[in-house]
Amino acid sequence: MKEIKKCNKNPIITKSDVPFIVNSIFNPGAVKFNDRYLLVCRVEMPDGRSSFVTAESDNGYDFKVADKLCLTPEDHKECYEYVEWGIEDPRITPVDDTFYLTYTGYSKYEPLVILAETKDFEKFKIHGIISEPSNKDCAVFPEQINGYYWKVDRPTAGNRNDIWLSKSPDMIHWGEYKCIMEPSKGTWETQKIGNSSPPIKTKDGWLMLYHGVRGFGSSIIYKIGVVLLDLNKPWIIKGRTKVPIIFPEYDYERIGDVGNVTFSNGWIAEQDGEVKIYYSGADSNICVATTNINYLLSMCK
Ligand code: BMA
Repeated sequence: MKEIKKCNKNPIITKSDVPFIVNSIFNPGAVKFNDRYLLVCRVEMPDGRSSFVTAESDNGYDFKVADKLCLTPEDHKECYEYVEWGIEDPRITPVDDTFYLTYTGYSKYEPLVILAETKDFEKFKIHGIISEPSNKDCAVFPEQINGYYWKVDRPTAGNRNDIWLSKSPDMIHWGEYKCIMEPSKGTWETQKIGNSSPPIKTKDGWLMLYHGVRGFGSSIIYKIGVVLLDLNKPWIIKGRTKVPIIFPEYDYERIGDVGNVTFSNGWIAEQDGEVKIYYSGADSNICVATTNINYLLSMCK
């Protein structure tokens, strides 16, 4: 059984790989598309607002970043005032032949969740807002369960930051909200948690990465854990890591725009059980770590 192996070429993408001027590139969603690896990366533009650009690779490690943005706040004609300060942190879920993107729209109204779909990562159909503020870290399940679509997200209410589940007949109208996971007090995730990747189906349940945050004095540390949800009743937590699986260790994870952050919103599972976790160090680059499904399941026991 393999543990987590951070790639020795990390960071695999930095802002010098982007063919136009950006402040930073980080927090990509990840999928296999036409047998290639495709990332939808967040780029913070020189004015401080974020948009998305794709990056593609044959092997999952060496990426070429596209020479123009694929999605910008200005593309959101019907809901521009809610994304005026940027779009951030896309999670990508393939459902049949369509890719659904859930991401943060940021504005004076605080963060909220936007849903879009695409078949080719060139043309996007923007469905619009699927949460009230303040909410982020949303991921959709890759198939229907009991005849419904399901999503997790992370509303912030007062000082609560828990992961909630909801269901929908059509991906647009959501209801039956339920809090399924709260921060484990006194540990690495004591302050807040949020989803980090679309759930992957395994024989034992839905595997999902999540992040946990702990504050120390004036600084905070973001680490990544893993949780297992029941296949048919996804509101039941079957197991959850006691210790984080990815955490800041190296300079590229400790030093950057926001120090001491390892943050993920995308991973890719291979046929043989290997998993590539794409994550960012210090909100400033893109890294990859490899592991496998059996190790992740063992961490949830
Ligand atoms: C979260 C999100 C992420 C970011 C992380 C660490 O709230 O905004 O985009 O990577 O904070 O700064």
